[in-house]
Amino acid sequence: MKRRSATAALGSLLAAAPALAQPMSYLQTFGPAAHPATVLGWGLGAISLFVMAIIAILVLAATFRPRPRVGPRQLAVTRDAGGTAWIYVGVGLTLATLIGCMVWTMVALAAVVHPPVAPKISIEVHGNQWWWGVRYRDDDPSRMFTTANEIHVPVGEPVRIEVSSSDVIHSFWVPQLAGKTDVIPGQTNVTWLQADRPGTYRGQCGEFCGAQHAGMGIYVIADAPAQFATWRNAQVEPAPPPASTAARQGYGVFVARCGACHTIRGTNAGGLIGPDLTHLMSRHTIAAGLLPNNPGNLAGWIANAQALKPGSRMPSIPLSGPELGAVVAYLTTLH
Ligand code: HEC
Ligand SMILES: [Cu+2]
Repeated sequence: MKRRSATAALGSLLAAAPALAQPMSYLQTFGPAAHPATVLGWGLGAISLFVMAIIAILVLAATFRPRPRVGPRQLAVTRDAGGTAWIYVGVGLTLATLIGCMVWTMVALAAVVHPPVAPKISIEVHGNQWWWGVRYRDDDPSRMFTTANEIHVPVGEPVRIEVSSSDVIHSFWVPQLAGKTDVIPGQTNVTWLQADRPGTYRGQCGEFCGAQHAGMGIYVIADAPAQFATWRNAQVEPAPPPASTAARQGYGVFVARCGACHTIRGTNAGGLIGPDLTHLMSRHTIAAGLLPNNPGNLAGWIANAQALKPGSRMPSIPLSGPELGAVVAYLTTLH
């Protein structure tokens, strides 16, 4: 039983070809910000195992090698001639291996610290207990926009990421694309990532930050360049005015009950406590990766945020059935 599950685990590890099979695995990576470190990790692991094996063999050989019998008036310990050569050779090989590993480590670190070309896209990622605010910079201020918990990037292009925090120390970590970067209040740290394959890469806060630390996920979605441009152009737009009667009612409820915490660009809701909801329906999940984004989960979240994500900075909001239905009807127009 045990052997079978171990084999299955190894099998799935080796078969981890599609990025999504192991969404949080750092053993297989997909871009130049991560790849040199992954190769280094595997390489140092292999070297360590090899050294372990050699030392084990030497210890066993020394323990069990045949020795001349000790006579009645002889010391039990005698010194063979020529043993010091083992020490010289051993220290020499060890030093060479350690220096080699150090040089390789420095080369790998130098390779991941800066992108190969200057990034054209610059994103601010803001850690909050327990969700991620995201702002896309642009030279043209009217093309800047804010979103949350989901970053789109064009495939094959380096993207500059500036991280900062509004409360405690978090850590920005998308293991298949880059190493961790600390997200520290009062300080802006800069990192970068690049996805060489289209796909969805899951990230996670990597530094314990309170009750919902584990509920602080983020997704990086790598799109073909044309698709990325379409997404970006859509995000820049404000939300359309509510069209149906239900959506108009929902909009009224939203501005009154939710607008102090949430922004929907193009409306009177301009709160900054929670995620920007202008294009809520373009996101795949809500509440930092907690739930798939669909009308049922939206209703459940609004009525019961504290049951679904205890401690979250969004209170459960008591609305009547029709009010809840109307708010969800309005939110689902925010594509
Ligand atoms: C006191 C501030 C506050 C109020 C009031 C509030 N929210 Fe929130 N809301 C938040 C915070 C903070 C989050 C992020 C929670 C998390 O992920 O930990 C959030 C998350 C959300 C999300 C998920 C967004 C995403 O992309 O993950 C939705 C949808 C939402 N709120 C809708 C509403 C609606 C609708 C109302 C009004 C009925 C409302 N909120 C009222 C603070 C608030
Ligand atoms: Cu965190």
